[in-house]
Amino acid sequence: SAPVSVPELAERVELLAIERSSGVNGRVLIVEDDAELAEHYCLVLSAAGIEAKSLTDPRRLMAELYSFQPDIVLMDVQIGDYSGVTLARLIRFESRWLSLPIIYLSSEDDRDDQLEALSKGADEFLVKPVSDDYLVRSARIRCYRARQLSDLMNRDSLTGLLKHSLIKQELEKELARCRRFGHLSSVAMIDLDYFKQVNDTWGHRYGDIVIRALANLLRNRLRETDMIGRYGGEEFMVVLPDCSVQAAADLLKSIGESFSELVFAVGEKNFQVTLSAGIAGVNEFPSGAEALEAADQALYQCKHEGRNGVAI
Ligand code: GH3
Ligand code: MG
Ligand code: MG
Ligand code: MG
Ligand code: MG
Repeated sequence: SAPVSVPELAERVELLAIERSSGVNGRVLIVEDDAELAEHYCLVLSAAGIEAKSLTDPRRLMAELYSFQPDIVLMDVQIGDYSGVTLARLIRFESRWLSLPIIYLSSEDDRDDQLEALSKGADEFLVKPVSDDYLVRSARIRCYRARQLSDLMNRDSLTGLLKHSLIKQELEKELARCRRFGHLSSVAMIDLDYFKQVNDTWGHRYGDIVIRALANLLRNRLRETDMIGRYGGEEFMVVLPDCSVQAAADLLKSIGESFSELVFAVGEKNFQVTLSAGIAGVNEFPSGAEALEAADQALYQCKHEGRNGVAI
């Protein structure tokens, strides 16, 4: 068979890793005023399993970033009256979009113009016309890299759950959504019981296994739309959209029971762990921080009443 070049081999290995990583191939926002071209890019990417959305009106850019949460942005250099360079600057004004890859689709290959755009926040250029195959393969690789980086920044490495600052932001956003759409949502604080003893008796390695087990249980039992964070060491925070306090308490009670039934084996010996949870209604407070405070107080009450339970 024909020899394979090193770059080709590298790309194959990369693509293999990407395919194994998950079923999701990424999410691409296309900012392009040529509606026909935008539609074409969307179709090509969608056919390759990449979620793609086009935006022809740049005034909706920031709103679209928030709602669509793309892994990368493919941007035309000139969108109607707007310069893509200006739009990149606008995106970079917000710290949460600092690491979002912005890739220009440009028919310009003037190096000075490209450098000017890079200095304003763009990351790279694809020179038009871009072949369908090249568009798909480069989008896939860039989405994968972007996800790796954002996971590193936003997710806790032991559990894969959202980090402290992120889950708190999600709570504030959920409060805003409650006000906008009028649904009731809940927030739960969960804390493992007597966890210091687990570490002291079985060692930190087993302590970590317990923390991971609870993270997996929460992922399995909660809804796709629920948000789960590792608030601190053995403390977890869950935001449950469109879920009343009573429904949340019933759910957490059931999850707590399942958790208490897990048997952790250390050689010939076994141990079990319980959890306590405090719940509060997000809508009942003027801020997410205050709702969280209430959930924390309920948790404290639960601990006070003997642990292994749920309090409102
Ligand atoms: P309570 O029922 O009142 O919550 O008692 P507790 O022992 O769980 O509470 P305490 O806050 O005294 O102890 C929490 C322990 O969790 C102490 C700390 O060593 C342990 N811990 C925190 N983060 C981790 C972690 O990432 N891995 C492991 N193995 N242990 C952790
Ligand atoms: Mg154009
Ligand atoms: Mg244009
Ligand atoms: Mg604790
Ligand atoms: Mg504890």
